Amino acid sequence: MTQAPETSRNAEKTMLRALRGETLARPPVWLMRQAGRYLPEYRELRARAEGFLDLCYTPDYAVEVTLQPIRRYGFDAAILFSDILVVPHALGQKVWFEEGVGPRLEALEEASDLDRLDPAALHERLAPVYRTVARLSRELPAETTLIGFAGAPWTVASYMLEGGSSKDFAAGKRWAYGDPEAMQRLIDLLVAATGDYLIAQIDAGAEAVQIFDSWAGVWPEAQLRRWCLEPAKALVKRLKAERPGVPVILFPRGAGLLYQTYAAESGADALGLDTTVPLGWAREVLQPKVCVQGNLDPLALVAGGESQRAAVETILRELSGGPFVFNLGHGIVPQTPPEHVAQLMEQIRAWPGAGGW
Ligand code: 1CP
Repeated sequence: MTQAPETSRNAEKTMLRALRGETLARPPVWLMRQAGRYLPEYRELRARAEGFLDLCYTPDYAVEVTLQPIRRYGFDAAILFSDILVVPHALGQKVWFEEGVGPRLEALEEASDLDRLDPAALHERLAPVYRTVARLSRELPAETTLIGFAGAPWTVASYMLEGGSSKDFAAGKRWAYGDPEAMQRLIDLLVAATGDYLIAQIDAGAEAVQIFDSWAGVWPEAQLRRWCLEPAKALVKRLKAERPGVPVILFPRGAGLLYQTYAAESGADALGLDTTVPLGWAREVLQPKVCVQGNLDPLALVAGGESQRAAVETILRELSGGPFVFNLGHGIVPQTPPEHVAQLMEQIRAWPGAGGW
């Protein structure tokens, strides 16, 4: 493959053009969790790996898994295959994945447990992830944008404090309300480590980064501002100062009306919209300020058929008049039939089509 100079190649990628604020006739598309258990080729490779973290830390595996959905569907962007929990792992916390349960961590129980987290070995422990990014940036098709990612400080902290997934976030809330100084220490530590991690991914070849705040929606306004928005602002500010020109996508899932505050104050180039964000409101209030990405209900993609087609059409009509990246409102679920993703791609490729506007 002959390669044009880096800058002119980047300038042509539709994903980067949309993130920089261009309105495109046919929006770029990728799907959160596009690599994963709904794909038989992922399940096959997953069965060969020692465990989920082995998949994340073995570049041969992680590169292959990242490329699987690109080969199958030709998405406009590939997202590095890893997990948000490699950061606590690299800080020295015990992290493991239990079959049928999900992520498990040795929970931080009191403020003094924070002393055990050690950022000194971060880059050494995450070096395999950087090697994966570097290989992907060489192996991906020239038109495909490589997205690096990390969890947002609060979302990652929630797993560190609960010891895994949670329904009520009781431990995180106990820290935030009962000992806000300790919570602030943890969040500040994660802002620094996450910034270091994203910058290293950019230096290895990531062309855009997404910060997943999947659990932003559990807070009242004041706490959402303190534990989600402020850390996001600090991260974006540092990325913009140290790696200007690299677009940043924030996904503050469940932020509701505060999406407007994110659009006004966060400094992000794009906002990932969850499934509940009304499309007309996003078009009128958010899109004049930022590129929007989203927000098909992942369960509509499980159902397929006419309800899927109609939901996709509505999103395209409402949002493709401004800067827009088609995506889901949350990650693809394992029971998604792969052929429904193929139908989604056909429909988006045909847009705006003869009957379009
Ligand atoms: O058994 C398996 O194969 C593991 C399933 C799995 C996969 C495929 C996990 C465990 N993580 C991943 C990959 C992953 N996780 C990616 C890969 C890139 C892609 O999108 O294709 C990404 C971006 C993530 C990010 C992630 N991990 C988030 C944020 C996004 C979201 O979905 O909200 C979160 C919250 C996690 C934690 C996590 N890791 C794995 C699971 C099952 C979970 C969620 C558990 C929970 O609901 O609390």
